Amino acid sequence: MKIGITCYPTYGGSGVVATELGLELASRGHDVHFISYAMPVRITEATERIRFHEVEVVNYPLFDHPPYTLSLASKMYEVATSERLDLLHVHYAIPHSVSAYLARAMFEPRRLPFVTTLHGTDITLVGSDRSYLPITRFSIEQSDGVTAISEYLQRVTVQEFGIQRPVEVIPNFVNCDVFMPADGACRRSQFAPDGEKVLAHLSNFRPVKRVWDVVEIFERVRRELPCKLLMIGDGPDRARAEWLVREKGLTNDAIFLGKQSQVHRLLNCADVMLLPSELESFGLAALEAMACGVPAVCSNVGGLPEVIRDGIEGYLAEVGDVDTMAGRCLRILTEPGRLKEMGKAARRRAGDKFCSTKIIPMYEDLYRRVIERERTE
Ligand code: GMT
Repeated sequence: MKIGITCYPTYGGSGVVATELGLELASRGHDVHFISYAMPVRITEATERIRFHEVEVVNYPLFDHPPYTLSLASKMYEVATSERLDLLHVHYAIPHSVSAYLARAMFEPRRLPFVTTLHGTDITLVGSDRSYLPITRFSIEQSDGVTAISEYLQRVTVQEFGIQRPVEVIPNFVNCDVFMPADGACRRSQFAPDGEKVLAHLSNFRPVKRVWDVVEIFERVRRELPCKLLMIGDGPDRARAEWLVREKGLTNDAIFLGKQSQVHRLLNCADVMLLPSELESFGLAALEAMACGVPAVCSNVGGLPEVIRDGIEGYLAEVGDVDTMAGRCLRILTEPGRLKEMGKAARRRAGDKFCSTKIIPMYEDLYRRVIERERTE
């Protein structure tokens, strides 16, 4: 198949999922065309089966805000025509599914079906802003296929958005041959020279991630146990987290690594992943850690309980309950055998439920159904 993929190319989880999906599809023989304003972060180069088409947004003094939605729709139409795309797959509804809707309309009488994958904040935060709601609902309803990354998100989309059409759950995934426990993938001594335990956090440092709670949890754990904290990623709340670290005198033990391309290596240095978010529709960072054999301590919200079972692959606690989360970390790190046992369970769950080898065929099946339906209608 020839598939056009649109996503936010930055470090957000939806961009990561879209990019990994494109890479996996290409490795299975499909032609993938990324259509976005920048090359997605995890794509290092174009290959025979992976192409990138940049959306250039023309500005003009009259425009207060450059019309990206329209530039994207035009580019989608252009690429679909020149590359004879079979379908478009957009990640994150706003504004991508609106652009795809326009491109499909421009394409008529030929057919250009589009699939929308909902990731979370496009529904839970941005989409429920009253000003965005009608257009988001419309473009979801108009999609030829709609998927949500967890049962939680499917429920919210149907109930709170009042979506009438079917929303299929296709969970997020990891490449279990890349994200795996691997001796030597990460040199622990560079972060923990005296054999300290290592806690990690990986996100885009947005308010929803509650990075200040990560610091609070770490401070409590460190009171009881020599340990280090790896803060992986970057975003608006990084400065706040760094300030808190300084205030608490943790500068020598909390290491801010910024954006990283070899996340799977770094995760091999971690003992516990912290994800105390306000909300997660899925929690890709937790899954990536689990695939590397690292248990996660997370908030009991959204889709996280679908990924981690409390007490088996990690622990879940109420949002903001940093005392409980710190206690759970200590339990993992100090009770004999628990770290090893939970790490194994985490890897097993990632392998059983969320490996790309299991999930990519679900997308391929959906694409085929959508294309087939278009042909027979
Ligand atoms: O809000 C974010 O953290 C970014 C957002 C995104 O689209 O990049 O993340 C959402 O999608 C990820 C990938 O599917 C999920 O793993 C995250 O749980 C989800 N974030 C939220 O629901 C807050």
